[in-house]
Amino acid sequence: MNNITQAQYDEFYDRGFIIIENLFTQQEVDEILESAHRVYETAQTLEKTCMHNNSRFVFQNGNIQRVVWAGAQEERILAVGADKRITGVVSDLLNSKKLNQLINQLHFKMPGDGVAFAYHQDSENRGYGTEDWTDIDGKGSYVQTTLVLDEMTNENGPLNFLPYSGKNGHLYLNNKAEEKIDLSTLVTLELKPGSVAFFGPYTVHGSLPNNSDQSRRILINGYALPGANKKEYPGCGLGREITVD
Ligand SMILES: O=C(O)CCC(=O)C(=O)O
Repeated sequence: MNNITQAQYDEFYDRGFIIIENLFTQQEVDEILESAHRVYETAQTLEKTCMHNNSRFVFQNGNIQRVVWAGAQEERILAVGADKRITGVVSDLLNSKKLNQLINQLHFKMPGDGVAFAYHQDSENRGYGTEDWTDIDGKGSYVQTTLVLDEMTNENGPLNFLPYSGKNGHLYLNNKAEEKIDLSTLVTLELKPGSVAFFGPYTVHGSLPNNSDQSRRILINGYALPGANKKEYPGCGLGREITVD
């Protein structure tokens, strides 16, 4: 392991997530935000969920919620997904020099837009329990990463994680997390721009609407162990191969 300590590795598989602050500089984040803004402007020209120039623009109640494979719009957004500061950590967590990138996604949460993400495990979206997915390493075989672009505060719809929720594997929550599990120990991520959260596919997480006057934008990149995924994703098909030197 070259990019994280044994303690960080253990924390990832125990608590379900690790956070590395200041992984990107404010100047880099500002440049990524310029690209994100252009993607947002494109979204304003579209009315409903659709494919557009090889990205999938997803709307929630008339507002843009996420842009799937956003890097198809902006080279810089795609480049972040191959940045060694992210992929090196993921490589250590998955014990693999080869990664299969499935997700390169911008999440927009603008003041008052009502956009929210119900509590879920990413394993649901990957197709765990179906023939779309093989959990090769028995530990999830997947790492999701979130680069914070705007400061994430208690007020602007931050991500909330349920610590240790990943320890029981896939829970089949199906949008009923509130009924099926105890969410009383949720942890709110209050993070500065440039910080990155790394979390496992079984870690329960979600976020509430942004009721502040500050935007909350994040860039998500997600990586599987090669061979785990058999599902086609918008923009990248079976995924992009990344080799970490
Ligand atoms: O943008 C959010 O708050 C939700 C992010 C999320 O669900 C994910 O990264 O899987």
